Amino acid sequence: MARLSLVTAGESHGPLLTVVVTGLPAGLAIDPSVVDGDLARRQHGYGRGGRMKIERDHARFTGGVRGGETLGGPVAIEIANLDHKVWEKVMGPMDVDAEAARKRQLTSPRPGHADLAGGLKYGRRDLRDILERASARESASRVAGGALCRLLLRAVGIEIRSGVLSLGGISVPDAGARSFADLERVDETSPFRLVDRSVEEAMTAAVDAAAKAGDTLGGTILVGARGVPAGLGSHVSWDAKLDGQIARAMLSIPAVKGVSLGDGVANASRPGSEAHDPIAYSEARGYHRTSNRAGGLEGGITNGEDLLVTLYKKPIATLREGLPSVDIETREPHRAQYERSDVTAVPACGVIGEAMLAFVLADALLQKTGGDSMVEVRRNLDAFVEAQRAY
Ligand code: EPS
Repeated sequence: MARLSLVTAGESHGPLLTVVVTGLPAGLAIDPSVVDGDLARRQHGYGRGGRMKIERDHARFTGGVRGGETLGGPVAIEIANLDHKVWEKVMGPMDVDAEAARKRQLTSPRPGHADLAGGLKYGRRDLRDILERASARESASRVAGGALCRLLLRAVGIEIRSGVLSLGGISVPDAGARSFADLERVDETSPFRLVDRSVEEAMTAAVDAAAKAGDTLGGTILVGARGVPAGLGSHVSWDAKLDGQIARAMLSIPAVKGVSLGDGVANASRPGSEAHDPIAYSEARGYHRTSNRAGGLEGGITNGEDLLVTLYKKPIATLREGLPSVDIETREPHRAQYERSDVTAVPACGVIGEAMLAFVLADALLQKTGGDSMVEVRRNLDAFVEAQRAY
């Protein structure tokens, strides 16, 4: 049974975004600069659109925290949408100006976005009603909620990082064989958050060319965790398997369409003799592996090695010229409507991936340790790790 929940609310151009995280223990120290730092990292990256120049994402705590410590109840955060000022007449929660809303009405859905499928499902004639919630703006609230989980994990020695492996078909050298150490080398202030900056120039040129052509670019990102104890997740039932939970969380990120755990994708074309990780034992390290092709997960359980997850993100579906579509008012062919967007959000996707991994890992950790307070969480985790040493 899940211990944590993370619920977000809010539209891209509505008044604000909200995130509520339930199940966090009492006594977790909240460093607001970590939360705002992650929000800023999500806004960063070469190839972002005009919206990122407008917003200054900041987490305003409105529940569950007192004097910088969690109290054990739901933690609520709001993030203002500064752009709402110019959208008030279109996106007012109670009052909308009919003429202003008509001007921003979306009737030619974008192939690759939720517009048409969402319109058919929810019966909305203005596809803006779908776009506003499907927008990747929502990921800001997840990043804020994920940052709370990052703080919990950090308090017990678990670190999460990410870095870009490829963008627009340009890959860092040797993108297949990567480790957590590569993620530690990522310069957070660099334009692409690459694990190897040698391809930065070529990538900049690719993004500039795509921007000029009105096109968009996808890519691949490595997300990892270090310090994860063995024994999180479980093999006993399909929905307790942590690999499945991680994949689900990652595939919920806008435009992420593939996930590889460790060498998961590469292993499909290797013989078994070259796909697994030999088991070794030493006094200093206990049971450990001499390679990490499994990416830290076996049978749905963490094995104590670094967690490594690769995300495959498709290009953003909003193109300047609009892909072939149909106007739902006339049912005639019509190019998809353009809505301000990014050329690429691959560097930001890694930050969202970190948030999702933090949430899944924090949940698995708390399921293992239980505990209403951080004191209990630490005590129970220490006892669990101690028992493994004696095993
Ligand atoms: C985004 C906010 C959005 C888009 C983008 C990412 O804001 P706006 O629509 O006002 O420009 O820039 O959204 C998408 C790429 C998407 O596909 O929805 C954000 O906060 O990350």
